[in-house]
Amino acid sequence: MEPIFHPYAFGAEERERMDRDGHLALPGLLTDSARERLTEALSQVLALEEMHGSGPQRYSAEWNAYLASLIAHPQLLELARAVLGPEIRYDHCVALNRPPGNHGIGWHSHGYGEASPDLGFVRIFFYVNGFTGEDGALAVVPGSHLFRDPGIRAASDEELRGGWMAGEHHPHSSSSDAPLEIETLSAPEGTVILMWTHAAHAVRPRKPDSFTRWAVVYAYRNPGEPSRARWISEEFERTPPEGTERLMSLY
Ligand SMILES: O=C(O)CCC(=O)C(=O)O
Ligand SMILES: [Fe+2]
Repeated sequence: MEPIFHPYAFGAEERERMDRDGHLALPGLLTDSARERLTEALSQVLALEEMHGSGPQRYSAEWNAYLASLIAHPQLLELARAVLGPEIRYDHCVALNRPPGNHGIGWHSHGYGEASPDLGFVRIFFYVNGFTGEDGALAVVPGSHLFRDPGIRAASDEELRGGWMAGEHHPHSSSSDAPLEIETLSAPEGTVILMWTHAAHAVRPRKPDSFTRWAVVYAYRNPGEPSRARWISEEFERTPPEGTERLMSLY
């Protein structure tokens, strides 16, 4: 299979940053040819969304063969396994295209394995044409994933600071001089961002005079618990794309 990633390091240091911050950016990781093919695939999904509603977005890989072919791409599986260990399952592939004027999303976290901290769930975001300057940018709260709280919700930074974040500090620090902080990221084109699913995150609105942000998330998890976000149709599970057979089952 054609490579989708340039060479990168994911060693002890990256692992530690991922576990301390809750996310890890790999800037410019996607190859030019992967970016081209993803842009084409994601444009197609956007057009399908306009015709069919949210199905093509939630089940993006089921509507586009190139997106489906990446579920078991050896480089993507290697990256997912570097984070989660050898036993992994595919959970979902969702297009995250943000056309000009897109509202973004408020603060939230996702759930998985709250009662079993050894079960991990990683979101692997492909920011095909990147984002800068708060324009459709991903915002994070480093350390927030360590609370393993699937219910973080806030409509604004103020609401998050005054609510869920109030009085909390980074769990890796023993003192309150390391308060939790909001950080708005920027990403050059082709950036891949790994994020533990319990991390608090939000997406800034896309400026009305901007262009479409092309992005997609591939989510993987350790098997062990039911998963709410598992967007896999029965038919897809019954007739999975080649190579994905062992990634599809719930357990
Ligand atoms: O659009 C984005 O950058 C992130 C979307 C998001 O919150 C998610 O997929 O969990
Ligand atoms: Fe999210």
